Amino acid sequence: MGLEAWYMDGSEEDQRRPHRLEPHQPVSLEQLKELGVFYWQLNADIYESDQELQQIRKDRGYSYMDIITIHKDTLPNYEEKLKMFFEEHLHLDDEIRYILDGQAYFDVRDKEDRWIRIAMRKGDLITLPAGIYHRFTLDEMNYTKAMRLFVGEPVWKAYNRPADNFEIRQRYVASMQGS
Ligand code: KMT
Ligand code: NI
Repeated sequence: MGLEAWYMDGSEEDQRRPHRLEPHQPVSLEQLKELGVFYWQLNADIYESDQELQQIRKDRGYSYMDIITIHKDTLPNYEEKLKMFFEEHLHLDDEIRYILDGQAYFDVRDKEDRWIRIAMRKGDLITLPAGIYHRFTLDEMNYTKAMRLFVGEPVWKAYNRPADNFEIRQRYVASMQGS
């Protein structure tokens, strides 16, 4: 059980396909941790009353939450937003997402700038650290419903790469050097 992640091939075609390297090169939770990426598995069927989720929110100060349903019939400006989500970018704050239904991919860069694809399924909660380069895509199911969590008021601004001179980027890179 748990999360599946792997190194991506270099192909530019259809972002919704898995793009596993040949031969397959899996990435462990331990490797993700070293990049500052953290993961929990929860019971998404009970998210409205889940004490475990409440505890995580309390411990980490995730006071804000909303729910986004990413599907062509539910998301205004669907195509445009998906295109934006797949542009390599960073944020000034952590990106915290909990998949309530459907599935999707988060891609993150490792220390050598290689793409790691993280397959997110129902019940997966992930945090991407501020300053990490990443992107998001639906997979071939073309549907996900995700809780977006935030410490305090949400800031949705994304800075597309290159953003190497940003203080948050430099702090992130420095924090990776020790590990
Ligand atoms: C982001 O910043 O990459 C996103 O918000 C992705 C979509 S939320 C499931
Ligand atoms: Ni993002």
